[in-house]
Amino acid sequence: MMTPSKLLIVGGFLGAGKTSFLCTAAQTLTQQGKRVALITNDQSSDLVDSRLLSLHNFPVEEVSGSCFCCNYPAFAEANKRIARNGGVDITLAEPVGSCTDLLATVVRASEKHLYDLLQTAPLTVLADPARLASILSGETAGLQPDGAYIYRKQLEEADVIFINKIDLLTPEQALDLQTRTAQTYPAAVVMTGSALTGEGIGEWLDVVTGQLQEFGKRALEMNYSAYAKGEASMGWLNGTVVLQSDEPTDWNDFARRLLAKLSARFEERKLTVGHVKVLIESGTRYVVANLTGAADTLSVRQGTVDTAKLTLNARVDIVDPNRIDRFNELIKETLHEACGDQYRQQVLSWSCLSPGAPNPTYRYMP
Ligand SMILES: Nc1nc2c(ncn2[C@@H]2O[C@H](COP(=O)(O)OP(=O)(O)OP(=O)(O)O)[C@@H](O)[C@H]2O)c(=O)[nH]1
Ligand SMILES: [Mg+2]
Repeated sequence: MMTPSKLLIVGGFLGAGKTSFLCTAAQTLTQQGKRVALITNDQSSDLVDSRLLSLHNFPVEEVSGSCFCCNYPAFAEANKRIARNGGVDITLAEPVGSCTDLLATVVRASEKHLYDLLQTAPLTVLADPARLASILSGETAGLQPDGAYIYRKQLEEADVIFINKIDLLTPEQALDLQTRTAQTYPAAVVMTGSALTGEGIGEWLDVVTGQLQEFGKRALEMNYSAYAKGEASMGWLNGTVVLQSDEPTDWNDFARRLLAKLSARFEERKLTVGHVKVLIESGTRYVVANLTGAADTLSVRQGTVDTAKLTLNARVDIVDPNRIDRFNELIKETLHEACGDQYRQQVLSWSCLSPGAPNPTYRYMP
């Protein structure tokens, strides 16, 4: 009999490293001879994550315009398309970073509605060490209280908490964080590692593809009004712009300057960055830059390109959803400033929103 394919859902807050982690996991699985597909998710289209994973030549399905939980049929359809395209051994799915209650709305829904297609694995939640440390100390990781509520709920429902980015910590710091996390969330298996170096990913795959005795059985109490407020406080912007210059350009430098300027403006206004990411691509070459907090989190990777398409995804805690227009203007102004007289811009798409209240298609309790 054919082994059913596995669905591995990896959640966690904005910027925790989900896409990087799934990319490394997909590479590891491919090297082991396994066939993989990925599903990305966002409230809006034009995703840096989907482009980035496609540039690595993995098959990618995108559920956009709504999260997995609020448009479960689109998530189910993505899984069915993967099966129709010949099937895979493992599907890796990345829900939106501000989503929680995934056990009830996606994992259990998949057990009920996709049981003939796949087996669900334990729910993994990735955590960034700096934000996790703040939350464990009873602080809010710079977020509004309702944003911190979402963060805590994500950890609370996790079968596996994977503390990512431990390449940024000493071994003592990593162990301390792991111990404190395990004390606060005793129901979870707590692991540590790094999407960047690959450390811990093989062990994680063994855990989630093996037989965990009991998982996904907890009933999470959810205050949907706090959850909605936490999501609504995020300014969400996705834009794609063609940039052209008559002079040779160092796009690494451009990406760095754009994000440094955005970071300075957000810090001036005391706005907490969830995750701001920019991908500039030309053919198969690209540069990607990310900001996952204050200016010192700015990172730029990969080579340079000449004429380019830029995709920008910004998720920033703007405190009050009524400030969304101002947030939109702030980003447009900063992009104009970074372009100066040197670059002509042609906007292909641009949308800015604060997420609506979560309204899952299904919500199953154990
Ligand atoms: N040092 C270090 N940085 C990492 C690691 N994993 C991810 N990052 C960085 O963290 C930033 C965010 O990574 P992503 O993989 O885009 O995070 P994400 O969770 O998918 O973000 P969203 O999709 O916006 O929720 C990027 O700058 C990554 O390079 C890691 O293990 N170590
Ligand atoms: Mg991502």
